[in-house]
Amino acid sequence: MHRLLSAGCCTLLVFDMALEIVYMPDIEGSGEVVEYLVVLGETVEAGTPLIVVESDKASMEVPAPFAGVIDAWEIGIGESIETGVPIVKMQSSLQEEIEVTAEVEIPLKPASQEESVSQTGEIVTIFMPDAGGDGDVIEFFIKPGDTFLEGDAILLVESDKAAMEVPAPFSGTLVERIVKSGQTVCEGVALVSAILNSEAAKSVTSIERVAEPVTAPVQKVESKNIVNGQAKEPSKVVSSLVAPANPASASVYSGPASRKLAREMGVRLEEVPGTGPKGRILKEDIKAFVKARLNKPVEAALGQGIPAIPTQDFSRFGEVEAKDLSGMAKATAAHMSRCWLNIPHVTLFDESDITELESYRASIPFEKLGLMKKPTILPFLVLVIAKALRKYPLFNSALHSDGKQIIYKDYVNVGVAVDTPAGLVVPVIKDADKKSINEISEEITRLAIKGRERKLTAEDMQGGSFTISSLGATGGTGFTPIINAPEVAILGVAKGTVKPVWDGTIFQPRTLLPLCLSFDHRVINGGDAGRFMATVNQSLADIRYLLL
Ligand code: CAO
Repeated sequence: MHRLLSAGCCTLLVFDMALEIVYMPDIEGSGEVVEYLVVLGETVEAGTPLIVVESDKASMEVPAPFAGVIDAWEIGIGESIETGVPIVKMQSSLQEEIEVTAEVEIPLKPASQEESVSQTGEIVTIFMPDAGGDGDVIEFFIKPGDTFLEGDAILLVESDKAAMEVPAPFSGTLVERIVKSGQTVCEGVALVSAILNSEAAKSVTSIERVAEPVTAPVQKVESKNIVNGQAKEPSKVVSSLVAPANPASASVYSGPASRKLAREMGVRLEEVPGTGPKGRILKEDIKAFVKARLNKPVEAALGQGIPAIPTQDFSRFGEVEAKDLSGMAKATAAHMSRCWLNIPHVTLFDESDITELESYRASIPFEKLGLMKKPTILPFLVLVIAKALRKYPLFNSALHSDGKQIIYKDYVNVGVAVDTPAGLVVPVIKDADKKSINEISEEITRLAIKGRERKLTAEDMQGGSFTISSLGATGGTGFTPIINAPEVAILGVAKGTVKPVWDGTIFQPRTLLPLCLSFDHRVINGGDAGRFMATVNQSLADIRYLLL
């Protein structure tokens, strides 16, 4: 028979144990055992809920009729139960209340498993050590009747982080597997019971001598026994077993209906903050918890779960050289991935007739005008786009990260992608709609030089509301530019070429500039994009429209 010693500040309670069976109290009809609320080896008070029983009408918690230690289940999860069916074997507590008369030192909590055993031949429970969280019992390495040595693996517990073999804290013979394969266990759960062998007893005794248990001074007392509140004959006090810490799951305070809801929704009650009296977890708490999980920002969820591209050993196929990416290239790569994964892109392809624009450009007497250089097509594109952004403010907007608001900007800042040896940069032409072609041209040149000399400041690159990415004369008939979030659209410019265009009578040679407008389909639809592009085409075909 086990005895249990526990200590308070001034009063010492000593428990003497008797094995008793708890039966199902009176219920109408039958139900099903859906949950154990305590674990084997756990010390419970009278009234502690033991199991949850669900019938087709209701679910109920069956309380312990007396205080004691849970010894063995008589009924399994999922089994049908009715009045009078045995539920669990419990070692009931016979309490001795001892009044303090003299100073002695006793352990408040075992510093180790060894402190919980003392005598050869005694049946001792081995508890789950701290494994940093819950785990499932995967495999037993020994069966009842097997002898084992201190340090031998008893069983294997696997959590979502690691697998751990639980070693025997002493040598002995296995009596009973208390937990079953597949059962979830946490620190303090009774795993197996075993008989301590004689050698182990000696070593335990020596361990106890050198161990430094947590102690508290208490005073020796005259004692009286109490069972269920009634005084009994005094009994001898022998300390041999200290109860384990309560497992986390058993400490969750919740009713059967809430537990059922949590099970149905796959919610771990330990994670739910309770708002009921004394922190009790209510059904509303579980619903709020699930809602909060579902409403987690979309941004956080996006991009997750995408399988990584496996690393390859390219040297198997020939000579290779690995070079580190520049910080700028790495930042661009991360930004591009974010933009591509977060924004539903649509790209509209078109061709603008820039024949007249090219004639006009060729005729600009820039030297006579004292201009630094002849403006390229790009400054015209920047001004045309800037004016179109004023006309179509949706293209000059941003979608709030919560997805609930569109933010319209009353400034027009056009970013221009610039190719530099260190990677792509996007300096911004501020208030582009208010600048002349020459001002824009000079600003692009200045910022491009700064970019190539790696002298661009954060200020130079911030505040853009739309981006132009021109592949220029290098080639290509079209491409799908990636939107530079939080902007909502981008214009890609491929190589302009002279093509035959039917004018209704004959084919005319015209210079056509391929334009590729990618837009965020959450904000802009195809009709908006078509109208925006028509305005751009019109202005590029006849730049006098810019004056209007
Ligand atoms: N089609 C035909 N000709 C073009 C053209 C186009 N789409 N774009 C520019 N040109 C012409 C220019 O008009 C210029 O000719 P002229 O001397 O007759 O005026 C010539 O090509 C050279 O232009 P440029 O490239 O030096 O100047 P730009 O103003 O067009 O561009 C800048 C400046 C800084 C944007 C550019 O140097 C640059 O870095 N471009 C690369 C941007 C990039 O990589 N974008 C892709 C991003 S996606 O990876």
